[in-house]
Amino acid sequence: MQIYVNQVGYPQNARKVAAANFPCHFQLINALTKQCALDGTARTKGFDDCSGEEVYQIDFSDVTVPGSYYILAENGVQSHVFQIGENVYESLKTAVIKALYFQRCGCELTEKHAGVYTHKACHTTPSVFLDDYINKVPDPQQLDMTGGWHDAGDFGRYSSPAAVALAHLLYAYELFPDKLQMDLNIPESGNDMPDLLNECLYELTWLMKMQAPDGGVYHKLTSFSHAGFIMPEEDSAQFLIYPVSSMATADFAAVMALASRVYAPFRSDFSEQALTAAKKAWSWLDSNPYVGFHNPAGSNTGEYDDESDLDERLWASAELLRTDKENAAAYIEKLKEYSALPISKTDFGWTDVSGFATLTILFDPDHSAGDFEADYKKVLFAEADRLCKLQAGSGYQLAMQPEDFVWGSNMVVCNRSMLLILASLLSDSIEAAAYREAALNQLHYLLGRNAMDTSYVTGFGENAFKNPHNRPTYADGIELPMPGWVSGGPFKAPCDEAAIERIPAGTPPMKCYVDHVDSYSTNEITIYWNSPVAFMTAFFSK
Ligand code: 9MR
Ligand code: ZN
Repeated sequence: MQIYVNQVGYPQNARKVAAANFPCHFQLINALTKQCALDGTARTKGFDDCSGEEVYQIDFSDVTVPGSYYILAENGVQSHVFQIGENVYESLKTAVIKALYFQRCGCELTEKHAGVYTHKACHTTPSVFLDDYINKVPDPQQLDMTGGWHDAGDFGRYSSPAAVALAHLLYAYELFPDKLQMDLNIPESGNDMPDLLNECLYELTWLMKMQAPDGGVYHKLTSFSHAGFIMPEEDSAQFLIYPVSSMATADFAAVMALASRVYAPFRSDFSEQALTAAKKAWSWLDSNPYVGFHNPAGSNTGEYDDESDLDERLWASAELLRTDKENAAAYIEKLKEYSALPISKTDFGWTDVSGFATLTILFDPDHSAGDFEADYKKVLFAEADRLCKLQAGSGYQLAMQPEDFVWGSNMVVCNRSMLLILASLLSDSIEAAAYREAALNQLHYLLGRNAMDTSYVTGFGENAFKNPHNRPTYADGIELPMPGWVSGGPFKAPCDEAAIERIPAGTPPMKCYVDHVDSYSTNEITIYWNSPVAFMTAFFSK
């Protein structure tokens, strides 16, 4: 018997609900004074097909006094302690962004900025092209490709995932600049730019190197095979430049157009350079069809394969339309073409980036997309309403169905929160409040209101996960992982041995999770699983 809460906490004026898997009378207890602030009876929600549990909801919205609390059932079962407060996600917001600094490649992480999680500069040697490496070409061409963020628990750097993580962060900054002014204690802190933009510039500077002279963008930069569980500076494998893909090129075009806008007030040179690079990528797209990507035989680093590049092209056309006004006619024609396609317009992940097109179209102060806006608005609200319906039927107030628990399901959870946030921003007050609450429900799940009773962010919550599949976490000899990392989360068909061994067949999707360092399919970390949480917590911060 368990009571599941958002282990970080609930904003004082929001609706506040916990979930229990047994019927109960409950008391909300102030953790400091041990006094009862509210009592009541849990409401039956019935069977929840994502978790396989009968769920009961405990509503304590009436309590708005800031403090630490827990829920106590009459049979003695207690929840974890959580906060009620005005600005409960402030340190979480800083931590999920600071975590990206820990992924920096090619520079030393110093004690001043990294605390105990220091390491020497990694992956500083030049890279060579995959073909030259495979064909053992003597004296192959060497290129400086250093920098950027390690993608995940591995040391690879991949163009599309990088563009997607940057998009979450840069759009968050465009929408909520006042809420993203935190000092991250990084080497650039204290200069003339918000640290979020400093950190993103580290990644953008690397991503710029991934563009080939003809404008195409290399799919990825990794070694031929994944490194063992060693510190990054101990990885001496040759890093390889893999071929260009049209997905990488279109994602690059879009994110550079976005970056060109965001950095214009701070770094005019970089801003211009980014726009030029975006336009060059766009002309490559104009004269090249779909170019997919698959690993060559024997190579096992991330593939990030994608059967369609249409959503990426859609995003690029929408972004360039907004930024590169001089060539609007060309972009609008393409936008028209892609808009008519029967593809989703509401996703924010690395396979499907179509939601970014919707975002940039709907939040463009110049309304560059003209008549298209109405169509995109319709699609956005249809999806937002579908998600609200899913929550209404879910014991955990979670907009997820069993089939949505894919590899990295927490990204789906968070991307849906982003969509609900956009719907809230575009609505009048009553609807805005409903969408806002729905967006917050997704965060409650991530932070512990789930059938694993787990906060999926390291260091945040009494029962936060502790064993991310992350090479430095394993190799650094430090007991606790770096704070602020978001786990990929439950995967309905786990495919690593650590998970298969521990998760019995037939386990409901929401419980297909194991906090084990070897479980790469349920417990890895990635830059683009953190970045949506930055977007969400920025929106919810005071
Ligand atoms: O998220 C990706 C998942 O959909 C794929 O099935 C899986 C296997 O190719 O790869 C996942 O992405 C990983 C990438 O390949 C390498 N860096 C870490 C990513 C998250 O686990
Ligand atoms: Zn590195």
